[in-house]
Amino acid sequence: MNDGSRDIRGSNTSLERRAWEIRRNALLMGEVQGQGYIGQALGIADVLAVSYFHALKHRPDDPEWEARDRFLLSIGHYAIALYAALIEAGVLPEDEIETYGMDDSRMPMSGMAAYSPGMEITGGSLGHGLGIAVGMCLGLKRKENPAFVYNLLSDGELGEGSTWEAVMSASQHKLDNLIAIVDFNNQQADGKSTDMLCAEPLEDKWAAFGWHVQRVDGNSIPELVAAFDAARNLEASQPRAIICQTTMCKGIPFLESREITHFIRVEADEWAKARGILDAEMPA
Ligand SMILES: Cc1ncc(C[n+]2csc(CCOP(=O)(O)OP(=O)(O)O)c2C)c(N)n1
Ligand SMILES: [Mg+2]
Repeated sequence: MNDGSRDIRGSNTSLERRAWEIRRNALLMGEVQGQGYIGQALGIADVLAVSYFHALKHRPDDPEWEARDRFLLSIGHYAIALYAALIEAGVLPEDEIETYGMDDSRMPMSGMAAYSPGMEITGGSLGHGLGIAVGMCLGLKRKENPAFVYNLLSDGELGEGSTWEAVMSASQHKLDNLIAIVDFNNQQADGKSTDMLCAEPLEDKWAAFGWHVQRVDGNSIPELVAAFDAARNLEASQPRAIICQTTMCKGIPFLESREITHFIRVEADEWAKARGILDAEMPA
């Protein structure tokens, strides 16, 4: 849907290839710091590919276009993933990858709206994105702006009370312009999300609060496309949630199999190995 005015690969590029490029950008950024939230970026790459190259209306050369769909990243630590997508979309330049996480970079390690084009909100303190999204949806409706707000939140954020307040207000206000995307990777800083504050059964909970809910394999592009289309085209005065089950470090088996994946250190020689694995799988 985006007009692709700075689309270096051309609009016929497959979503699989987009996801691959996002993973590649994330690995290159990760290598600059030697560590970080690489697992999240590899895990969420398919969701971001479908968001930025299928679902969202946006203009890469005009990130503040009034009619754009807003993509709110609740989870500041996932910034590496969003930069990787924004680079592929042409919002951020590829040659700034080497500045990732450095002083004065437009790509700080935690997402900040004032620093990066395309970063709609500042993250860091978890549990606020959905509340901000609710406010934005109300504002857009008042202005009769038909744009959608997409909010990517994490399963760890489902342990924040503020998230559930926002869930309730979204349905109270019948926010049919709101699409929440939950990255259900069953991981948070101290271990598995289901071992901390288990939010299951997730579909039942969101549905009980008045939301339309879908649960999909968040690493399957066909499933994601179908779910994003259904969420957008639903004819009901309800907010919509897409629960995406993803695998941390997806695509790089020696990282996937690590026990702790929330923040990983990758040894100097392992970056080339990871890139090699990815390069061997490059889609058309
Ligand atoms: C309000 C708040 N509490 C705690 C933290 C510390 N923190 C940073 S990331 C994180 C894990 C949150 O879970 P999730 O986003 O699901 O982790 P991931 O899937 O990225 O491992 C925590 C607790 C924070 N940033 N904000
Ligand atoms: Mg998580």
